[in-house]
Amino acid sequence: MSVIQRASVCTFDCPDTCSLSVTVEDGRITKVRGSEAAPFTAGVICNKVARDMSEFVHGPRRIRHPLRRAGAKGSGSFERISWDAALDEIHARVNAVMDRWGPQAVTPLNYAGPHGMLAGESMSARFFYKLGATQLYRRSMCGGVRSEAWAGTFGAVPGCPPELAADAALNVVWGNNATVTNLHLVRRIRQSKRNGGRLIVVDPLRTKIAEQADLHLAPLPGTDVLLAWALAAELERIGAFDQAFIAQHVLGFDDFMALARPWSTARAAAACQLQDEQIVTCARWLAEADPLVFAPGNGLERGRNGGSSIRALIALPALLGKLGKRSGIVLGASNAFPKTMARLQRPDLAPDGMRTLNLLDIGRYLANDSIDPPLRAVFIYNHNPVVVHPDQNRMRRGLAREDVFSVGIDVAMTESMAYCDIILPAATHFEYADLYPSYGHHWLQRAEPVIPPVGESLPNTEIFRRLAARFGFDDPAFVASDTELMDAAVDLEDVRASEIATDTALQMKGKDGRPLALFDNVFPATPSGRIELRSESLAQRWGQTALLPTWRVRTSDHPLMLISPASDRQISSTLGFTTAKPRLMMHPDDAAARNLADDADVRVCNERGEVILALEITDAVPPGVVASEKGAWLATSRTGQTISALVSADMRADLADGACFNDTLVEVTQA
Ligand SMILES: Nc1nc2c(c(=O)[nH]1)N[C@H]1C(S)=C(S)[C@@H](COP(=O)(O)OP(=O)(O)OC[C@H]3O[C@@H](n4cnc5c(=O)[nH]c(N)nc54)[C@H](O)[C@@H]3O)O[C@H]1N2
Ligand SMILES: Nc1nc2c(c(=O)[nH]1)N[C@H]1C(S)=C(S)[C@@H](COP(=O)(O)OP(=O)(O)OC[C@H]3O[C@@H](n4cnc5c(=O)[nH]c(N)nc54)[C@H](O)[C@@H]3O)O[C@H]1N2
Ligand code: SF4
Ligand SMILES: [Mo]
Repeated sequence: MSVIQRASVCTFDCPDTCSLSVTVEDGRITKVRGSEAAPFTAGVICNKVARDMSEFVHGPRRIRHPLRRAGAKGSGSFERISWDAALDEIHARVNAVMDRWGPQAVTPLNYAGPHGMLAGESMSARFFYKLGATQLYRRSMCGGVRSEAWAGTFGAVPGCPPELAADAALNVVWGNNATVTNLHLVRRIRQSKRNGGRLIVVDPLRTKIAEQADLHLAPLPGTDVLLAWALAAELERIGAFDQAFIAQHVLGFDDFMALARPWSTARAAAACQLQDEQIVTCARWLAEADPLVFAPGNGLERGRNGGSSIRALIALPALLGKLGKRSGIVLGASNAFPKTMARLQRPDLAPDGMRTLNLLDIGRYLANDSIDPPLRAVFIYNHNPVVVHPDQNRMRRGLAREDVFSVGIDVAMTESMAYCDIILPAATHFEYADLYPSYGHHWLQRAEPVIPPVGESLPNTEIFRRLAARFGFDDPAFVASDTELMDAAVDLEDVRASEIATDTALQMKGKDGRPLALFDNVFPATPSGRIELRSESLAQRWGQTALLPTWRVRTSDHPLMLISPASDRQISSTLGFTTAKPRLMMHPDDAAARNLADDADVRVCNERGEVILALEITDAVPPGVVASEKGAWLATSRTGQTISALVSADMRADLADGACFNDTLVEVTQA
């Protein structure tokens, strides 16, 4: 038996981007552990990756060869075909669509499965540009709100490295289920706590990290902007502001404070369902803390006030002047990497006048034909739209249409693949080379394949190379090798990307040779060069109401707010192998008012859908709020719908046209 150890990197949509050590026995992956290559992740990985990689790569859900649909859409009935037959059929069907409707009737439908730059979006982008297909604005699905809020306020720069959390006197984890979603940050926070540092968690849920907090504030979802304003007002009242820093570096102080001052701690406490005393204590600890580190997650971006909430909370360290070598905000890590996206993706290959649609609107356009030309051919890759999109039922209606031709490219037979006419088998990240920046730390990594592609699968890059050849695209851009793509992906000073050693990670550094940190060796890159609490650029992009943080009240006929945090067993829907029924967390008062018993099956519904979940009565959620993890597969549900069916796809956050997963109102009854 041959047993070898190979270096790799975790590709999943997770801020940690861990370095891995993979055990391969007779060509099969049998074990995955953390490696020391990336000092930030240093030998530690999450349970789900340690447990599931063998099944992800070699398990029964793995797609091993091209398939053609042999039953109704969604039924999952397929027959094996050859690569040639698959490419021929795609070519013929897509050409027929383009002859009738033009190339914009073709659209990619992709998101964030693999986070390597090549598999993520490289040759695929070139292909769709050249085709003249519809382009997608994708940041609305996740992260766009937070990064717009960040870039509008500080510019597209990195904040502080997450390593700073280890030495913080106070860490503030806000809307961030870090134990589950950002475990290496938590390791740094524990280090700080061992040295006497404090931890504040702001989250409607009593998450694991909230249980470890010295102070846990559980505001109602969507009210964080009020909490942040009240904190700003209270900090001003107790004289905690750094006036010199503000005068030199902050733009829009007066406008911001005019919004904040009316929110006394008492008024905000009532609106946020908090206690006055908690806000006062929080402000005092912020004032005392040095160094201070903020780590805002994605949870609070997913609502109508998401952008405003993030802008208001990241203003606090600025008003305190606590940014620099030791204090900062753990955001903007993607900006640490010198990516050269135009070289990698080649938008210059596109014809003039292509249209761009918001990813969140694709379900509507597919279902209702409410756009001209309509969408008649879709390529689903790196994405599981049926499970993850808001308004799931509408997305399914769209993908179920017989007159829409769909191509699916995935590693796993997902419930979205089941809607496709042709499926192409994708290689996993253990089967191709790729380059890995991170969105949670500043270390760049490269990986080589650890095993050859399983079955007839191919890397995304090669699949799109073959598609391009079949469509007759003869530009040299379409024969670029993976090595050439890698070298086109980033612009590094000392080394070619394709030559980065696989057993080390490359730290992104400032000109002074030290780690990048805002107000140490990086400065705001806003139009004014200052921290813009008032942002003309955000107003230009997202409308005049985005000039300053604003507060929009929720209105609905339904009494309970449903939020959907990340699960510790899977990454969005990836690795969701279990068919166990997901749970709905509900406060005892709400359960009593509805006569619901623990562990009972309950019906969660609104005008868009209905889901049956198992009830968990717990005071880990506040009254008025219910929670159920994102990413459950349809097969877990008796109604064939999951909580994404309850989420509006038309409601948008105040920045980035962002999805409002956590702004969902529902009623819950006995099933
Ligand atoms: N294990 C695991 N890890 C993951 C993922 C996964 O599915 N599983 N997903 C990955 C992806 S795609 C992402 S985007 C990140 C996201 O990771 P996080 O940033 O942790 O985001 P969420 O889990 O969406 O929500 C975080 C917390 O926000 C809280 N929250 C919800 N609404 C509000 C609000 O209005 N205000 C406040 N203050 N808090 C609120 C939720 O209760 C939750 O505990 O994690 C990545 N990592
Ligand atoms: N209800 C609810 N829904 C949500 C959210 C929520 O808060 N609530 N949050 C949302 C968030 S934060 C996000 S980021 C989105 C995530 O939405 P998606 O990006 O669609 O995430 P996944 O469900 O993980 O699907 C990724 C797919 O990529 C595939 N894949 C992995 N590696 C490769 C590869 O190398 N090649 C190919 N071709 N495929 C590969 C996986 O097998 C998987 O099927 O979901 C959103 N959905
Ligand atoms: S999912 Fe996240 S924590 Fe788990 S191994 Fe991958 S990068 Fe690390
Ligand atoms: Mo996400």
